[in-house]
Amino acid sequence: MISEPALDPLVAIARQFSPRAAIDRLQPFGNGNINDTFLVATAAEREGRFVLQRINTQVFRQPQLVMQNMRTLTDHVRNRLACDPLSPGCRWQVPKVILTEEGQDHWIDEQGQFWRAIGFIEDSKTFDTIQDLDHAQEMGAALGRFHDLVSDLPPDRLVDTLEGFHITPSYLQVYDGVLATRGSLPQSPEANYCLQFVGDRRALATVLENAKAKGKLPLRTMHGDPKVNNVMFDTATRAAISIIDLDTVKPGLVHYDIGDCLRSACNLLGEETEQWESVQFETDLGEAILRGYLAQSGSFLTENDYDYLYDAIRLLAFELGLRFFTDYLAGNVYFKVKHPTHNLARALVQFKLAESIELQAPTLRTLLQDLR
Ligand code: GN1
Ligand code: MG
Repeated sequence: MISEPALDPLVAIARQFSPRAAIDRLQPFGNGNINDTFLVATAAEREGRFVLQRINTQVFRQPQLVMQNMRTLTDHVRNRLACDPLSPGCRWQVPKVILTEEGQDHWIDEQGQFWRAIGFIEDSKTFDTIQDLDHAQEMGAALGRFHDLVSDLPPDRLVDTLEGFHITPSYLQVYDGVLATRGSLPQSPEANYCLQFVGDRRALATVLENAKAKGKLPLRTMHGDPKVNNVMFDTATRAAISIIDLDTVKPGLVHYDIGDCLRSACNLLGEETEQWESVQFETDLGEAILRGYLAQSGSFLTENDYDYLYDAIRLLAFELGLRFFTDYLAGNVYFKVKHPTHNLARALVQFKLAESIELQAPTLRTLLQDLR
């Protein structure tokens, strides 16, 4: 398990990103599974708030390249919006990388820890679960807008900073490797359910990668982590105004993003629930998200893309369940956990969600046909 840094020494680190304004307050922020995140308020009042993060370098082995990607992407979107502004009154905020006094986009402390700061987007908030259909539609519109804004950023301008990330067959390989190196299999009914679940669906893992290999789905710039609480909403208008957490932007398939957004937003109990047996995929929310998305994605989505939407939705719940279950089997080495069976509980939630998606397959397929 990863230890949380104490708050006091953090003030000195925060100062690197705010050399002129004193640090007023610093508090843990959000509930990320990989990095450590803090919200910092400075004496420069509202403009002075920023998000300070310690990048988990066990996961992101080349954090400098994560920052390079973030700057490539945010520069692109800012230029695009300057040349081709959104309609008047439409608010869209691009996360701002804050530099140190020396002009660096990160700071490495004496322990070798990698820190960076991003401007906090004021007058906005995130939600851990969807509130209503309008919220769902806005969520989809935000992802569609994000994909549209980066649709002219050639994916090879971005570095793949996390090998195998959102390549489902590679997660299956890691899973097989972990099973092979374990002396024995876990014995609980829950673990057995997971083993069986994965075993029954091995063929599913390659669905998107095969389509990519056959040239049916093109490599594009993807977000990598468009889950429900990575979309920010304007507090007053309730419109979606930003997608944050740009650590995982990379060349990939937009289908992984669409599937990830739906698997995360259409589960009203949330991915941390203990009541895994009650988890369901809410198809009406899915419909609203897709309507919002498709209204923004007309310029780049092809017929082939539509053909793989159902598979993507089903796959991403399976994929995340597989990732959590593998980490449980490996001894919780990747995702932060609060207790030893935390990743097993998370895996069960995702597998139940995948099961619920499968049970609603005919409805979902009809819906996707109607949305074309
Ligand atoms: C991780 O750390 P966080 O919460 O932003 C993970 C995502 C998962 C997500 C599930 C780099 O994201 O892929 O979907 O947990 N990020 C990485 O909550 O593995
Ligand atoms: Mg993330």
